[in-house]
Amino acid sequence: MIRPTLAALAGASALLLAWAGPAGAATFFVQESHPQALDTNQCTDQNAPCRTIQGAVDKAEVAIGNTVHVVAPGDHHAPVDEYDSVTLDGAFPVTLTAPGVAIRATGGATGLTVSNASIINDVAVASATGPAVSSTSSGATFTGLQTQSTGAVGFVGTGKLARSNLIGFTAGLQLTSGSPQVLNTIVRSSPSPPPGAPGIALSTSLTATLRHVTVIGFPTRVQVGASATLTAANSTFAGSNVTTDLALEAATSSANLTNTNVSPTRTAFTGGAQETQVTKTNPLDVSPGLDSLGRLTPGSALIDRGTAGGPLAGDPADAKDVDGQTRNQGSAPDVGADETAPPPPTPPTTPPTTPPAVVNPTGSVAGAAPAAAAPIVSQPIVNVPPAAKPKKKSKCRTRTVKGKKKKVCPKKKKRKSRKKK
Ligand SMILES: [Ca+2]
Ligand SMILES: [Ca+2]
Repeated sequence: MIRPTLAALAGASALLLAWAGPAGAATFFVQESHPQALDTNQCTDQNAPCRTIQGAVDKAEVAIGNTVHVVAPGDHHAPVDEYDSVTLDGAFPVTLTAPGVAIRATGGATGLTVSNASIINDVAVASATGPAVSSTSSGATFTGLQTQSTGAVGFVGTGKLARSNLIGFTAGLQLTSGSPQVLNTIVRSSPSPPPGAPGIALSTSLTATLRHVTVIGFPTRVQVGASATLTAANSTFAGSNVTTDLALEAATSSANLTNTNVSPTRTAFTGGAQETQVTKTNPLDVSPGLDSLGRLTPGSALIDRGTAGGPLAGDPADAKDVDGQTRNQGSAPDVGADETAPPPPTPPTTPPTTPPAVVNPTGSVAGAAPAAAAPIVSQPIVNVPPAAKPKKKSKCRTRTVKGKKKKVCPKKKKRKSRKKK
């Protein structure tokens, strides 16, 4: 009988781990701060990861369906692992997930460059003077992307963006080609945007579709170039009165807005553009009531003002808001990237009598407010009345002594003393 060696078993478990994805697909691990981290590792074992994201990406791109998972340091007090610029340009697209770490581009470099149909989830990218993200593939999808570009555009190119936060300087989001789609995303300016910088810029000859997009802070929120078509639903571009919500730059620019918050007085037409190039369904022109990060504040006029229909309705990426919360809450979806929970129902004027608290056998109290983080015990609570004690039969008897009734009881036996004599 051949016994498998420990090494063989370890190898088999590593293979199982590596091949846990779709058939034939492997996961490649990256952790810069791991003591065993080396790009010369195979990187399919989390205990022997790659040191750089690029090192793992280059290994993953040689076959179909591979994933690169960047592991954040376990100790949340430790500084965030930071990585150099990454390029996804291989023959096969990869899925890149990197929660809790950051890609930081130096100089004029681009932080994350994607030229294939890769899937990017939970990636934070910072850059100084180059774009944070550049995507040339309309098949690329970005979910949970965070960009901070202090001297350039946050995201430039095409693809599909969902649940993202984009901060840019010369633009938050610059859509350049194809048919890009943006859902549940906030675009806002870095603290001091230069005059004229648009939040979202549509370059020439493209059709972009936005659903649940919030743009705040830029002098111009959305700019539509020549031969570009903007389609937007449940979005808000409204800002202060000295700024521009929407700018059409040519006679060939157009905008189709559904339940979208744009003021006619803050819409600009240049280069021969006219009002007739903007079509509106259920137009909104309200103060958006947003906080500085683009979330709805209580009582915002955008709550429940969206439509369940319109462009990109039913898209799987529309099921969650920018924070990952359920999209459809209350009587209708909210306008913008954020969705708020409806207020709790008003209690009736005469409160119902509260039944007395009953302690169940597990020690939890029924009828009382549950303790925080207490495990929920699904056990029926039954009120069992205490069993009645059987009555002791009296040993006393009634006798008639000298014509009077008298109760006579047997004398109690004295306990024998255990004391030894
Ligand atoms: Ca709602
Ligand atoms: Ca929310």
